[in-house]
Amino acid sequence: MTVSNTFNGITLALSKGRIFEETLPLLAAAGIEPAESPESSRKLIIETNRADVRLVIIRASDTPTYVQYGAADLGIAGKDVLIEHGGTGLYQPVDLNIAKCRMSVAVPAGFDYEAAVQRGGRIRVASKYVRIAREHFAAKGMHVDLIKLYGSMELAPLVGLADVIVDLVSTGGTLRANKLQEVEEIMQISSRLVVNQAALKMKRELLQPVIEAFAGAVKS
Ligand code: PRT
Ligand code: MG
Repeated sequence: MTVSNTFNGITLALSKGRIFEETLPLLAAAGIEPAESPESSRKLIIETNRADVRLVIIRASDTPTYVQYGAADLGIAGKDVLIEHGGTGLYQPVDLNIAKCRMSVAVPAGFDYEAAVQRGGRIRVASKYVRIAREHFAAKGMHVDLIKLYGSMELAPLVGLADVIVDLVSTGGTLRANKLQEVEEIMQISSRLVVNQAALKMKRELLQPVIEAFAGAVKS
């Protein structure tokens, strides 16, 4: 299903925060300058210096959905979000190498993760990333009880809700502040450009130069 989107130009879906910050130089490389900052503005649709390009500001985890249905022609989303979404209907032409972090297993100080793995008993895993967590433990042949949370995963082992968590780590500061230890890295994470497959055919003259400018501006 594709929604009707009356805007004739291209609509780019972005989330506030770290993705937006790191996307500004990529937008500049494509000759796109937002008319205002989503951090200070409450507007959800932001015009740019180009009449044929607008931005829509959404929750990071909603980006694949907007692009899948064609409400946005393209967007930028973390690999974590893309895996959890499943990626249906999305073309993922460029790894932008921004908003980098890793998906890891972390445990409270004193929890012997290796022993728990060896024992093979059930462990309780709290995560927002249930698909990634399920696949990771299945690949290790471990039986786990998954507890879906929407945020503050670090709290779960501290109050006995779970034995371990699966969460994103960048500096490690959040884990340290909560006396948790990273015991296993599941995968490296970065954000990708995602494009609606139908839009890529219908609006190729508009989209292709933007995709190429983004690809050319990626830092290795
Ligand atoms: O916050 P909201 O619910 O709106 O959505 P979100 O958390 O998905 O969005 P946002 O903007 O926080 O993250 C957008 C994307 O940035 C994610 O999908 C990741 O791909 C990427 N990213 C990169 C991160 C981090 N680094 C990161 N450190 N996303 C989240 N974190 C969190 C992590 O979950 C943990 O709570 O930061 C904390 C750990 O950071 P350190 O530096 O203390 O280790
Ligand atoms: Mg967040």
